[in-house]
Amino acid sequence: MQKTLVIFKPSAMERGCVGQILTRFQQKGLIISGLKMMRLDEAILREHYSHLVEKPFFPILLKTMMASPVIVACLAGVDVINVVRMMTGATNGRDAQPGTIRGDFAMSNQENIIHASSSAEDADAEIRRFFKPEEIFEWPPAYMDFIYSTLEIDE
Ligand code: IDP
Ligand code: MG
Repeated sequence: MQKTLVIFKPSAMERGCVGQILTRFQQKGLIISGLKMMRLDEAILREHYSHLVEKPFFPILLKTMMASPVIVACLAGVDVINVVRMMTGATNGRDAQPGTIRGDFAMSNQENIIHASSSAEDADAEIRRFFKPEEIFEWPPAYMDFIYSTLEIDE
């Protein structure tokens, strides 16, 4: 089953909305395959945000992503990468649709509550970046038959 990576950024940690957001993912029917708390350092952030290192806001992004510990989650589901991106909403919280996580919790382009992988290639690399193989659990929950038709589950 497809997997994606979510980071509960310091904006979610400081504002105490991790539980509410995790509840949204569980309510949707996504499976938690991995979950842990960690502190990010500059090296991992330079890798994770390599597409942004030349941007003028990069030093502030580094600082804010290291402002508190974060919680990283690996979520599983059919088409989960796209589903979680849709649930996350536009990068800038002020542009994000109401009903999305950023639309409901954020007013900022930078302090936008969560990171979510944006492609299959990124998701694979990001899960390996933040989790050891033994920290990812393959456990089809008992309720799976009530989340999907068996025809929708291919692996
Ligand atoms: P995404 O998180 O929606 O995938 P990216 O373009 O990959 O957006 O940017 C990664 C993160 O960098 C954003 O979530 C946000 O925290 C920060 N960021 C992106 N663009 C800006 C900006 O113009 N100003 C400040 N922070 C930004
Ligand atoms: Mg991105």
